[in-house]
Amino acid sequence: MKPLNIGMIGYGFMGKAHTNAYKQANNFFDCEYKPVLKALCARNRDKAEGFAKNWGYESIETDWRALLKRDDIDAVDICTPNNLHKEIAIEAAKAGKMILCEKPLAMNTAEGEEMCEAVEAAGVPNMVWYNYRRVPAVSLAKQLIDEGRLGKIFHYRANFLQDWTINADVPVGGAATWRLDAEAAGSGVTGDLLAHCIDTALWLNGGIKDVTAMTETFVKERTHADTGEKIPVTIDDACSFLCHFNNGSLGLFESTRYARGHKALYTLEINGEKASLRWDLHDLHRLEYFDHADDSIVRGWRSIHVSDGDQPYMGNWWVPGLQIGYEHSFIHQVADFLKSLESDAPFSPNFRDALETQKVCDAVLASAKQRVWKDV
Ligand code: SOE
Repeated sequence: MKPLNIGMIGYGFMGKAHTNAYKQANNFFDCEYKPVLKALCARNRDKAEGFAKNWGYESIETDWRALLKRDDIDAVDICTPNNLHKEIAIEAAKAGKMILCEKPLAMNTAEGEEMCEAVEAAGVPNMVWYNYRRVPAVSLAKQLIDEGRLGKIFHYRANFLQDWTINADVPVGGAATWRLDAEAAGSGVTGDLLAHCIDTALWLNGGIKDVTAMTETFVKERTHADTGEKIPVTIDDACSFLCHFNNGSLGLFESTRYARGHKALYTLEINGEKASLRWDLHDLHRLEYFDHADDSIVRGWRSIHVSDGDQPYMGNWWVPGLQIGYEHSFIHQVADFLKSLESDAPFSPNFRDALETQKVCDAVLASAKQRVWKDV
């Protein structure tokens, strides 16, 4: 096996999801490369040491520039708030490191363009952690669409609903709530949640031509976690948009952190001429499928429990009937990335793919601001 030395920057919830994937990928997938947890980088030494010890990183750094200078690091995983993605990625590319970047790619399209140019000039393998493509039921949806089972697609509908910011006392900024700080996150639900829906949609249903959107910020002022100051909230708390896909289908997307009762409800539904599909993250191993070609007396929505070895990824796991979960989507992403290195094939989603999502996000935010349809 060839070692792939990982240097991860950041240690939050995504740091755990990625590290878990590095540790498990080779146990279940046959890959020539094997990730080695070489270094964990975080500004706070105690936090870095604690995370490194708990998860098995061999060393720590407190300055990402020092990490990039190390010859024993092959790949850099950027798990920082979004405002640091660009600088780290460009410097990592210059240092010849492979890059695995947390989503969204960047704060905006202009930054994303620069990042794409940097990785392409350096010729370094790169990927963005849009993990939901690799939930087996979602991968199966892709297979069914590509096999033509849905026929012409008319409608694509997706929601990503949460409720964790309803309380006006939730602060802005700091390690836990940087997602509410426009300076660190770039945008609110658009970049954090809708970006997932958009990535999956572009993958399943092709490009988006134009959008019309509305956003809302329900809590206008919050306390800053570090300074204690009251500051205006400038991120979008909720965002909904309509769009035309290039294939002629219509899209309807909604995301909010104010849907009481919903913690992370990502749902999608696709309606085609011959069949429809729907999927729900809270029941992630199931794909619902309606096939109009079924005999009318038994025609109806089937609930496919995606656990059979013939279904995407499942042959690498347990036996039919036994399901897997959220963390496995990251394991699949690592395994596919390792295989792409082996075969020298491009990995998707890479920076270029994620730039397409970024362009849609930017068009959505511009449309909401200007109250007009925007071309992507
Ligand atoms: C936000 O709560 C969040 O953790 C996102 O940042 C993730 O990308 C999403 O998968 C789940 O929700």
